[in-house]
Amino acid sequence: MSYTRKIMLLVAGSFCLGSLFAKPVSVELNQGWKFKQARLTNWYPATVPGTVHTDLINNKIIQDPFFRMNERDVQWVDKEDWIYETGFDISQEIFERKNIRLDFKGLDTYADVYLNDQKILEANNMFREWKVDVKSLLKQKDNTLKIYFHSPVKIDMPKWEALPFQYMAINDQSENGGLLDRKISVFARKAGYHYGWDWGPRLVTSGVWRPILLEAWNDARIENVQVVQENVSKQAANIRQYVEVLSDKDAANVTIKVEDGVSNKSFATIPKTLKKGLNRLELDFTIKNPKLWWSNGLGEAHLYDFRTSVLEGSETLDVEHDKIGIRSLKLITRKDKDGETFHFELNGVPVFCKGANYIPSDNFLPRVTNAMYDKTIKDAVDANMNMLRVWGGGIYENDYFYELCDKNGIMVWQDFMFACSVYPFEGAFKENVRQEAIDNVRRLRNHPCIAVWCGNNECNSAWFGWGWKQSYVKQNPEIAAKIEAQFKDQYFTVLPEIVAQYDPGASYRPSSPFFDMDKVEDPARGDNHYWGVWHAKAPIADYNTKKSRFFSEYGFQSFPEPASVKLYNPDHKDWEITSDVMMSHQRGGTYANSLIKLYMEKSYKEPKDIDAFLYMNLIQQGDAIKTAMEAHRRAMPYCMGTLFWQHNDCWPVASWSSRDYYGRWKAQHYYARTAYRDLLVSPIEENGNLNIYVVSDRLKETKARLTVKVLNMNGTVVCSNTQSVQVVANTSKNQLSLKVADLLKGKNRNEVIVSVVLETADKNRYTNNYFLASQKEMAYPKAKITRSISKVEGGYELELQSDTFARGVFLSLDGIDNFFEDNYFDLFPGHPVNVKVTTTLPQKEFESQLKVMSMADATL
Ligand code: BMA
Repeated sequence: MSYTRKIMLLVAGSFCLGSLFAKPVSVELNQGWKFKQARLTNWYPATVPGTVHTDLINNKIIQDPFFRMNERDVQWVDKEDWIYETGFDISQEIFERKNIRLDFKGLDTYADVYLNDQKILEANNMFREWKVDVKSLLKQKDNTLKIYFHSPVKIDMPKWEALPFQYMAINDQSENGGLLDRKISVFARKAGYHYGWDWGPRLVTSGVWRPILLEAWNDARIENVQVVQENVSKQAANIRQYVEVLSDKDAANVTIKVEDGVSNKSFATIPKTLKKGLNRLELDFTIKNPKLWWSNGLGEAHLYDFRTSVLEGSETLDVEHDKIGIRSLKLITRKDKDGETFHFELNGVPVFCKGANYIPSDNFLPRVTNAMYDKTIKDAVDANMNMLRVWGGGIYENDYFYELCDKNGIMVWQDFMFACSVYPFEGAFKENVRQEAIDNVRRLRNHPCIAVWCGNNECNSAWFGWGWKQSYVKQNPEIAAKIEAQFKDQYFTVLPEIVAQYDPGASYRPSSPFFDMDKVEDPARGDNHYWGVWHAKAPIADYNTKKSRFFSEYGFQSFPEPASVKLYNPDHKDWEITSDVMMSHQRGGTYANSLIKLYMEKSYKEPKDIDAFLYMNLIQQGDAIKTAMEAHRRAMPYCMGTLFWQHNDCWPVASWSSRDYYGRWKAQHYYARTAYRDLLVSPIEENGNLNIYVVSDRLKETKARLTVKVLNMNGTVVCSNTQSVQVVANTSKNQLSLKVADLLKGKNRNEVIVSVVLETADKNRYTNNYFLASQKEMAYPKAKITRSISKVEGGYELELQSDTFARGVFLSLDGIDNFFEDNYFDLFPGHPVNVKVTTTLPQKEFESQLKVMSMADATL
């Protein structure tokens, strides 16, 4: 099939107005694309931005690699070269502009670009942006833009072969790609997870993954606006703003104006002169009584609209809008009696960080729509998070991601894109990384959400803590010394210098976890990735005692729920977790499966079948991470952050995520929502006492009533204790200590549930249930849960009642287009619970599909 189409570039708006005429215009080249395998002849329609894989799927050349074991059949794709091409005409108005360039926002990865058969670019880094002046090559009609994508395998294999040693990359699944042990991912400046991870498939993409813009202007344009907040207080914000203007000529009569785009109030109007070329103009001004930007939970994430204009005489040459949150946000590492603090200080307030680690939302990045980003961030906000860590094996995210974080008060821990590997940091590779870091720091530095830049994920631990250094030294001390020197140069010299130069005042960490070079982790300093529970098989209860100043990772695995498994593995006979299909969607392998089983056998009753196993696994994961989240919050202010691993998945898989690939909340996400509320009431048994901690992230003191009840399975109260408490702002305190033996009143531990309720003077209710025996020992009777359903806007309201205590009530529907306002919750007899269900199902179908079960139903 041959496929050609041409596009005509038009510019929205009117061109007859004199002042508008001069303003730069920008048009996206996203039409008329076709693609082909370089060595074959047939062209097919292509979507740009997109990837080769998704274009092959759309043209039915390959099948969805996320379905069953299809991933295996598409490993040939990354060994081929691919050509993308489009044709376009240009409107006269654009054609006559004095300056025209192409701006490639993201090319994945080794791409030679030709305009009208002239090579204009050789790109080699998916994280960089490439701008090419094309004025002299453009015609008004019949332009051809061709991009030749070299196979990343073919480009990088010779680099691997040329070396007498290997750069280690533990998550690179080279065998799955048919490359034997040749882990070539370290040579490509391309998302690490494309080569496989312990939660991800190996799908090494190519393609135009971000938009290509054709930009045209006359005389001058704003290239960049940088807003540096030098001093911020309630009274005043001292702003230093740099405006980079690209000018065709020297010009004397120029004014730079900065205004509040909402109130039109002027911040600064400053006369300047322009020289031909790139001008970096500095403006200093003060905003009095600024409305500050706060993180989720502490206040409004207020954003100013900074409107920056460049005028020549009375003519506006260019205008840029930037959403700016006025805040001071610093990572404070200061010696204290225990070691060294590690907390983020926002507008002078130490903020306990509650959140998760974020990975890319798909292996095929361009198909992540803005609506999906909306949901990703909304789900973080709805779970009361205030921080996400953009992890180093993925990507520097799209602008839209950070705009959402800005708007919603989600602070971002931003890794540079290096993870669990050592890299050939020298020569052209080093220069390439330098440019990548500059591009991304410049792109993201105005976002108020950026809380810290971090050199990498776990590369410091790998080298100094996991025995990598020793194993290299054993092979060849010179090579070990060379890699270590490259490592230090990268994370201790080059990257921090770029942060200091391009985002002055921002915090930088060389690695996560980290407290000191040459060292492994220290509970009294720096951040920790705590994997004692899970990877090292430590008991879940160790979450309660393990100390750290900031937990930037910890996690526990689960499979997705049955309704999700159905979507990638519809044949029920393939549901056993040892089946080939399930194993291909479990990248931790048999070891990960054995850990799920080991922990389950220890603490939960045996599930009666595979569906029950999947349910129990979700509860188990939720319970484990709830234990950790609460422990970390109780330990404040010693500990000032908890980010579980991980917020999302990039395909349907067994993983540590709290939301599956389809966006469905697992038990863990529901439990996080409670554990991350502004107040936490957290009971824990310590030395024969039941201690009830109340943790507050509020900035004001709270008066409340704390009730502790011990109940039978049938709901009768064994004993009850109520008292008033003063909850001091931003603290954790053991508010009440009761002897467990007294609470039991002669009952067995497995016959009762502890229910704690904190009611605040402002009429909020915080609840938590606690068990004095393991879930395996608990004597849950079979619960009869009755439901009544009423139609409400957007779905139904369910009222659920149980005749006895029901642990972990699980509601499910098929498909993905539904949401349960609450799920995996406990139900007490005599206390009906209402749950709103968002769904488009007609009532009859809803009633017949809806499944309701609790833990007692999962066992024989
Ligand atoms: C952490 C992460 C990832 C990994 C996860 C689970 O260390 O940084 O590399 O996926 O553990 O093993």
